[in-house]
This record gives sequence, structure tokens and C-alpha cells, in this order.
Amino acid sequence: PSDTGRVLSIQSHTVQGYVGNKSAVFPLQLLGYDVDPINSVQFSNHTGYPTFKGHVLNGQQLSDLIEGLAANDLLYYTHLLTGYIGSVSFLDAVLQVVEKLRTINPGLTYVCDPVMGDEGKLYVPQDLVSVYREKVVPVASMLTPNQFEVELLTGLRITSEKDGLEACNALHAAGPSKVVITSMTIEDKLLLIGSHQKVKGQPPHQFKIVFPKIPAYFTGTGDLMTALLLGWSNKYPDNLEKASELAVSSLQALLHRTLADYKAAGFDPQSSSLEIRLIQSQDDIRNPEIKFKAEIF
Ligand code: ATP
Ligand code: PLP
Ligand code: PXL
Repeated sequence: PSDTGRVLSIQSHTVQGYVGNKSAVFPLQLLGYDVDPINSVQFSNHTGYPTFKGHVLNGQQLSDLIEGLAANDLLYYTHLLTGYIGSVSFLDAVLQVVEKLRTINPGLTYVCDPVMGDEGKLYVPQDLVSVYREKVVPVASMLTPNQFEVELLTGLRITSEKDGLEACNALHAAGPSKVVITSMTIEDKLLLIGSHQKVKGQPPHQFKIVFPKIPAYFTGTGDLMTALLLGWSNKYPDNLEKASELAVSSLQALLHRTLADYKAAGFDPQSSSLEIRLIQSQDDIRNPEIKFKAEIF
């Protein structure tokens, strides 16, 4: 744990707009990290647009890149970051990358956003779910699921804060010492739940951060959130609530700027998903003002 690190980030690339690596690499760099992106897809734009064009990297092509790095002794990483993954074969190749990186740095932190769906809808193939559950969760250091993804990973139904906390306990038992449920809706309120099991087998330290729902739909925010959580939790390794306060505060500032910019341009923010104003929010990423405080359970 230190102020900086070297991150291998395996995520989507879009030519236009900010999802995947496009929304994770720049903020991590701003926070002082060396980031080496591997683009799991290269698309013209994110898949929420009427159409998209581009190419998908397969598991063998991922392994080729890793082999090239290995051949030059370039595989030392402090962190691995993964987000949306579209197939079992690619997820299996990622699992091999985790194993390989840990032979070189046994202390590697694997930060995994188990992107599978949202609001009851799955947007990856069904057969990915059991791979995440059985093979990925056990090797992850930090997991950043949303409410629906927690349900898929634990088989528990989450309708209250208590359910969320119990699900975190189940996930700790399966592997990761840090779990952040990045968003859940409980009685019309949005909240984040964080859980840090500092000692294996001991009760975790748990907290929540409540924040208001903005009446708009954004894309790439989940990817940005996980990147910020990696960045800040490495700087505050024993203080997940502080790391989460910083991440939530950056993100809310960025979302409000995004909304204001769209409105100023005469655009109806509820008519389609909004591209985040990432570059324009660099001060809010570097130096967030903490406006959202954690409440300890
Ligand atoms: P995953 O990447 O695992 O699918 P997710 O579904 O939680 O994660 P998002 O729904 O994009 O991803 O949310 C990520 C973060 O973005 C939330 O923690 C929240 O801080 C913020 N956020 C996104 N949309 C809104 C919104 N409409 N109002 C307020 N905050 C939002
Ligand atoms: N919709 C589709 C089709 C996706 O592929 C993704 C990818 O992750 C999303 C929505 C959600 O993105 P987010 O991580 O911002 O929730
Ligand atoms: O934000 C997740 C994401 C990742 N990758 C691609 C996407 C999206 C969201 O739409 O289209 C290609």
C-alpha cells in the first residue's frame, strides 16, 4: 500500500465517449498512477447508442499481449483492474492473468467490478455468472458490484441495508477483504455500502454513504467509480470509508457538471444516456471536496 502504483487495466475502449478504460485511465493517472491499458474491445462508441462498430479482443489475443510483456520482464504490477467482460473465454484468460501477475507480485491487488447487469436486467451471457461466482470472487481483493450483481453473486435478495451488509459478509467469506456495493436503491434513496474485513474471519468494518438520485441516466459512471475506489483505497488502505467519501464526492461533482452542461446546451437530460464530462472535472478528481460523509454501522 502506498501513494502510487502501477495498474494493469483490462477494459473497453471507445473512440468517442467515456466508458471502460476511457473513463478509468485518465482519473487514475490524475491520482498519480502509472496505468497500462489493455483494450478488451475497440468500439466506435458505447453500446447504448443506436448502433456501434468495432472489434472484440479474444482470450488468445489477451494472452499474446501478456506473453509479450512477460518476455521483457514487464509484468510487475501493483494492481489489476477489470470491468465489463463479454465472454467466458475472455474471463478465463483474465483469470490466467491474475495467476501470472501474482507469481511475479504475490501482493498484487485485484480490483474487480463484476459487471453483469443492473436493475434486474442481465447484459452479459448467463454463463458468465457462475464463473464470476466460483472463480473470480475467490481471487479478487476488492469487489465493486451494484445491488443486482450482489444478488447474482450471493443468491441473496437485497431489499434492505441489513440484506446488503449480510451479502458483504458472504462475499468476504468467499474471498475479497474489501467490498463496495456502489449503488443500491432502498426506499427511493440511493446508497453505497462499504465493508472492509481487516482480519480474515473477524467481523468487517461496515458503513454507508447516502446520496440523492439525479434524474438522468449516465454511462461510464460505474467504471469511473471503481477506478476512483482503487485510487483512493490504495492511498488510505485502512480507511475504506474515507476512500469511498472521496470517490462519491468526486463522482457527484462530475455528475452535476455533466447535467448542467447538457442543460445549458438545451438538451433534455432524460431523453438519452449522458456522456460524462470527465476531462472538465479533473479538479474534482484530483482534489475532491468531501460533501458526502460515511455513516458507520
Ligand atoms: P457496475 O459498474 O458494477 O454496473 P453500478 O451499476 O453501480 O456499477 P452506476 O449505476 O453507473 O454503476 O453507478 C456508479 C456510481 O455513479 C454510483 O455509486 C453513484 O455514485 C453514481 N451515479 C450514477 N448514476 C447516478 C444518478 N442518476 N444519481 C446519482 N448518482 C449516480
Ligand atoms: N448497458 C450495456 C449494454 C453494457 O454493456 C454496459 C456495460 O457495462 C452497461 C449498460 C452499464 O454500464 P455501467 O458500468 O455504467 O453500469
Ligand atoms: O460502462 C460499461 C461499458 C463498457 N464497455 C462498453 C459499453 C459500456 C456501457 O455501455 O458499451 C463497450
